[in-house]
Amino acid sequence: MADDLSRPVQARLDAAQPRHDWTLEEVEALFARPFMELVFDASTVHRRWFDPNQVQKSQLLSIKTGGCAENCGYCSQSASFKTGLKAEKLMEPSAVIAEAMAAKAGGASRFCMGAAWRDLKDRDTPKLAAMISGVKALGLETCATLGMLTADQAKQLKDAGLDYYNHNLDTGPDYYAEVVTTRSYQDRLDTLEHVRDAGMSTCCGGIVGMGEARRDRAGLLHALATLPVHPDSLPVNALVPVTGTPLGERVLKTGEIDPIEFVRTVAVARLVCPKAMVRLSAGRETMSPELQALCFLAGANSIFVGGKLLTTPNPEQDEDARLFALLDLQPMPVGAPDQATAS
Ligand code: SAM
Ligand code: DTB
Ligand code: SF4
Repeated sequence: MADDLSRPVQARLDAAQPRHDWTLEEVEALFARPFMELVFDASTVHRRWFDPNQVQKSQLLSIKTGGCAENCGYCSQSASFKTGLKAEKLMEPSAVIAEAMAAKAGGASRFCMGAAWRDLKDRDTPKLAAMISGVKALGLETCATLGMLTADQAKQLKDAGLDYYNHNLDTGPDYYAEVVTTRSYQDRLDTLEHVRDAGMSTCCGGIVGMGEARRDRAGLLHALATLPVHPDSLPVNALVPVTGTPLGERVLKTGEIDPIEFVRTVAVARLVCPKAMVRLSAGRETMSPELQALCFLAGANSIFVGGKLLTTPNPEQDEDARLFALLDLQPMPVGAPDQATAS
């Protein structure tokens, strides 16, 4: 029998309208719903705003690798942990643009440039502007994740042609101190404000499976759903356990998050931020096609493609081609998500 939150179709569609007044208790109640009801509602809301057969392909490139001053407890790139990763300096714009061309040829419609920085330094801005404008000129959507930004830096990146800026809250506010101590939740919220004020779209989500409780996952989604503007793109990462990092080591001992709980997180993300691109991000390498299909049914509509994320493995192109064929999925064309922005 359906639970007491069951209601007629029109009420479900009304629920698809974005809300910014979610309470933490309401978000927790969504997590606690019978799984079939939760996924059905998330799927209904997904269809209100998106074609359920379209999934966006985005490709990542680490433009500056390792040696990072932050101590994010999951990260292969923090200088605080011995992960065996070789640090590399900022790439030249021509090399980045060549990688973006290859990504486009492989079917990606968005290209995301990631740097292992605590914050952007003004001396690097001209190189970044050249990369961004070069990638944009290829007809790709542009995204970057470069750490904290000032208001001025955000404007400069926007002027160079940057469409999206990725800056994650990572987890709920109560678990945050278990994850990173070198920057605060408020620091992250400030950067997001600068990004919005500069007129860029925000890409903001977090990681699940770091040993947090369901209440922390609800806390993350509550924080995202009560932002002044919902994230335009909401990455849900499953922790990729990296040897040598405190959180990776812990999870290697205790085991990964329950896959059904992961799907619940995707579904709740779709329900509380109905117009966001919900990105099935890190962690796909170890997910079965069936689990990924459930995530798409629950409202995920974007993935990272190519055999590498920033520093860790991701399914190869041919594996994702099989997944798309198996599930009759079509790649989302450039610009398609724009109809869903402005929440
Ligand atoms: N340094 C910038 C920053 O942290 O804002 C940008 C790069 S950082 C690698 C981008 C995001 O990747 C992080 O915020 C985190 O959510 C995610 N991430 C990093 N390592 C991860 C891992 N091992 N598993 C899952 N997600 C991860
Ligand atoms: C995000 O939320 N996930 C992506 C993107 N934003 C930059 C990064 C995932 C990184 C996974 C670990 C690695 O490859 O280093
Ligand atoms: Fe640095 Fe970003 Fe990794 Fe944190 S997540 S250590 S800020 S690269």
